Amino acid sequence: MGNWWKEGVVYQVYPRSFYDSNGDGIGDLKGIIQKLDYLKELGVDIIWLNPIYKSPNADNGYDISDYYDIMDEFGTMEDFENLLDEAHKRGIKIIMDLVVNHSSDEHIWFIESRKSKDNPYRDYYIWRKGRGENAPNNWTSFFSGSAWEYDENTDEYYLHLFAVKQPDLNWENENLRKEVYKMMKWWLDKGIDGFRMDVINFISKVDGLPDDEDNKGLVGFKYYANGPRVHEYLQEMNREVLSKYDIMTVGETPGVTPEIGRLYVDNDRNELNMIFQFELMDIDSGKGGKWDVVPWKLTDFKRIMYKWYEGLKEKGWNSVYLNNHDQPRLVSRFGNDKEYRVESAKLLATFIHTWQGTPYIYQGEEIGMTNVAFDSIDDYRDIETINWYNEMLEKGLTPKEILEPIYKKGRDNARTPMQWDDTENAGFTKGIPWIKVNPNYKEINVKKALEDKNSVFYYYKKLIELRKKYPVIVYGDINLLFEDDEKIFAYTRSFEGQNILVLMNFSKDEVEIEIPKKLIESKMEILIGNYEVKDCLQDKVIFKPYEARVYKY
Ligand code: TEU
Ligand code: CA
Repeated sequence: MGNWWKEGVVYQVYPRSFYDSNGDGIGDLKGIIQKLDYLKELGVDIIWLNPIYKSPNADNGYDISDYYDIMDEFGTMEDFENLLDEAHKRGIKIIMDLVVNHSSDEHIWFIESRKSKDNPYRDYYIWRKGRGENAPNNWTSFFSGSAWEYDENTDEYYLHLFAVKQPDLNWENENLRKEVYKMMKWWLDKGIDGFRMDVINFISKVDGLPDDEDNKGLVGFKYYANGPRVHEYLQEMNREVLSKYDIMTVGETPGVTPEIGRLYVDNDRNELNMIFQFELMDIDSGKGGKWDVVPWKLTDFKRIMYKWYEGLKEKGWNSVYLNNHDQPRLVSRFGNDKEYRVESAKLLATFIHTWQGTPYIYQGEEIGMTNVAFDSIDDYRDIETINWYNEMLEKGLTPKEILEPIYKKGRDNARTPMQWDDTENAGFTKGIPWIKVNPNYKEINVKKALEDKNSVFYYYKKLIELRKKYPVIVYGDINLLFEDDEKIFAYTRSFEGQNILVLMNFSKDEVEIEIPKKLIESKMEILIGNYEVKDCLQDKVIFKPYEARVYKY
């Protein structure tokens, strides 16, 4: 099976916010087809589509009511088949989002399951008797409140790690597992090129579903993250499905370390190709979790990424991402979206596209789109944000106090419509957008980017071209330089006699970088820089704020 998923660049499309072709204010599949030439121009190889299956959209498609049909708002199965065909014509692969830790409560399986305790589908979900008036255990949901919902009809509770409308599927049930594998094959036989697997390391829960004694933050996490049978299930999935196709798989696995992560991606274990680790995404989360925003340090950023590089370099492969549909925009979180938006967007892209691992671009990051700050909670759409807002209101916090962390870490930061041009609603829709467009769209949009040769877009395009031209960028070993420095992030990559040097100033100050002698002596050729670079390398170089350079030697 090919290594195309190691050498390729992935572009994540959040269809709801990408492009609306029929004026109903919601992005759709026909809209994506109309923008495939844009993605071809950028040079990406693989599109990861967030869920497009039938869904009541309690959690924007992560609550699936029919795995074999397309969500009404996004179009028809024929539209999907056209999208897949048009993408393949352009040499672009498509991977789908597999959401099988839970379904929608409107899925026929759950409708049947809740009918009676002896219904054939009862055991497709996780039902337990309460403890008197209380839930079966003290676990809490990612979206606030208990992880259990009482169902009067059969006087039992069902487990939902996420929304009430997202009941967890019971992977202990072999029939359920067989249904999942059958559905996966149905999509793979249509010609899709793989799956991103939603919280796939949550599918095995600890027997007995015990109370979590340290009940702070997300209660119960350690009793379902990386559970007792998760590798058994994934090896079965690989045997029954994945091994039969030349595809790519990437598991979303909150709560993994490199040691645990390797168990999912070690090629000899026949499970997955890649995973998304969350250690970097938790770098600015304090003890109170994601909403307890704390400053992050570059030395921690470097330590985490290098630890993951070392952890997987022999027996696995890394994914490299700095944002997605659940995370704030990378230029606002890790860069400087005020005075140095363009420079810091290019700096961060330099890291993502010169580190070892498959790079993931989230829609809009290639034009430097930023976080948003709506005045009122009424402008927000994300269930995680709204539930948390209401929970905090009940605790007596003021709207202003609650909106502050939402501005920094809310998922809607990533879900405002893609900014195509400076016409109304950024050219995303002719109708009323399902969520407001970021007001900065007149300044930040694709049309403007394509007209400016120094735009973030062309910098991403150049980085992608370099990856295709120099195998050292894909496969090169990493040697960290200045690792204790809080402003400079620098390393070399080496592979079969090819070498590159990456120098990045992650600060808003000018810094002087002393280049190691041996690097000066070899004839350096600059490959890319986010400022005009006059000189080649002397032994001491002043780097401007957020300046990045990549040299070949
Ligand atoms: O996210 C899983 C997950 O861990 C999220 O709770 C994420 O860490 C958190 O939202 C960060 O704020 C996946 C999907 O990516 C997410 O969109 C879904 O809401 C969730 O699973 C349930 O399907
Ligand atoms: Ca539409």
